[in-house]
Amino acid sequence: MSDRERKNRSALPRRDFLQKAAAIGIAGGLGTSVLDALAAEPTATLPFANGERELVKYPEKRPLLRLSTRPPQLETPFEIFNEGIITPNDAFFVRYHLANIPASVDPDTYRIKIGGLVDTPLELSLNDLKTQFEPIEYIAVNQCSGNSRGFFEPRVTGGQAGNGLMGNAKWRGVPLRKILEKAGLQANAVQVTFNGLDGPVLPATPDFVKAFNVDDMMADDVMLAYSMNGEDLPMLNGYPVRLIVPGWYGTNWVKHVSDITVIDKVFNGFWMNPAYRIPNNPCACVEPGTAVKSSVPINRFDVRSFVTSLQSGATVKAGRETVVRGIAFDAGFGITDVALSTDGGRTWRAATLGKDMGKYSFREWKTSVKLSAGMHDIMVRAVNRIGQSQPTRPLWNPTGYMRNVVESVQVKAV
Ligand SMILES: Nc1nc2c(c(=O)[nH]1)N[C@H]1C(S)=C(S)[C@@H](COP(=O)(O)O)O[C@H]1N2
Ligand SMILES: [Mo]
Repeated sequence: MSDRERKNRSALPRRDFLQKAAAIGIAGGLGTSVLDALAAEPTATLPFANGERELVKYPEKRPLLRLSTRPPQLETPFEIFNEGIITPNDAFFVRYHLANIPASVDPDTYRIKIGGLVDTPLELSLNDLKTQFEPIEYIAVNQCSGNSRGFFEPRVTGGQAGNGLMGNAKWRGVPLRKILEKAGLQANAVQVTFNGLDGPVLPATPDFVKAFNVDDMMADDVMLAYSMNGEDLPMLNGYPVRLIVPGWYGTNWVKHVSDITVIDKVFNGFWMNPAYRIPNNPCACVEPGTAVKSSVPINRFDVRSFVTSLQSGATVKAGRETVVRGIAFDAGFGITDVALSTDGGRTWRAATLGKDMGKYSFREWKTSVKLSAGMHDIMVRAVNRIGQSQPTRPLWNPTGYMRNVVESVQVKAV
């Protein structure tokens, strides 16, 4: 069986979900009421083995697909991505590593400490961030390294996510560079580490600390964000302040930032090494089932694109133009082309790109296809400004990171 056949087969259980959705009257239209309706339905099924998920409501969130309880890991139902280019705060996915997460943070006493190899250690309050610095704002995709891990074949361990560990939001905050400049980096500064208010339950568990080379943290767009889509960050997305490293995988976007420390060497804490590393080669991949010889910390996104207006199992009218819509994104070079194929990748037709919402944002696209009666795969592929695209066969690594194969939805024309 080819990869593509295997994939189509694994996509079939999705119909169970669609049938359930139809039973409660939400299939087809996929309007804003989808999630309200799903709230009445306690489970959804992701299209791979053991893909059954409870839909659970957490504070400030609508019901989301629960991957784990302690710590909470919540996936956004994919239908949300067809409702608009911005992912609403209450639908935005949630990922934590440590079960000791803050339930509330006092904005008046909250401080971020900037220390280590700086001339002037700082302690900044939320109000300091909002009043002492000129804010910046942009729309950017946050995507977990393990988004889509459930589709890996052979299967790999880790959270078995569908395609919903991603979201697109407008972030507002302070350029990190301005803060580092205010503190004054010393000449021997090599890396900057970030810690948040969450912590391990057991002392033996390593705290979640991420580290970056100084140069990457002095880039214009890296920010400490205090606003998400015009509101305070939801607690579960890092209230009151999180790090945004646009174009980089979400693991680097430290939530509830409490300590920023400048150090004179490469930080080797557990969450930098051995965790969150990818094969040190251009495809970030190895032969399925084999070990990684040399690795680097996971950093920038690869190119991805998705059909959002149709899901596998959908039925369309034969012989008529069907509008197909979706999204594409990359690490911030910008999406330049999106194309669809309905003949297994032999021929491709260009889609029309929607409004450019900024180089780190989802980019909408739209086109139409006319299908003869029968089953069809609609494949979508994007290209970015520097010519990066998506492989037609899935790449593999043992941690299930960075999936970016050309996706397809299987539809039936009648
Ligand atoms: N403090 C803290 N920040 C964190 C994490 C964490 O466990 N603790 N998880 C990271 C990972 S792996 C991801 S994918 C993103 C998820 O962001 P979200 O929960 O706001 O969607 O947060 C990142 N920041
Ligand atoms: Mo993640």
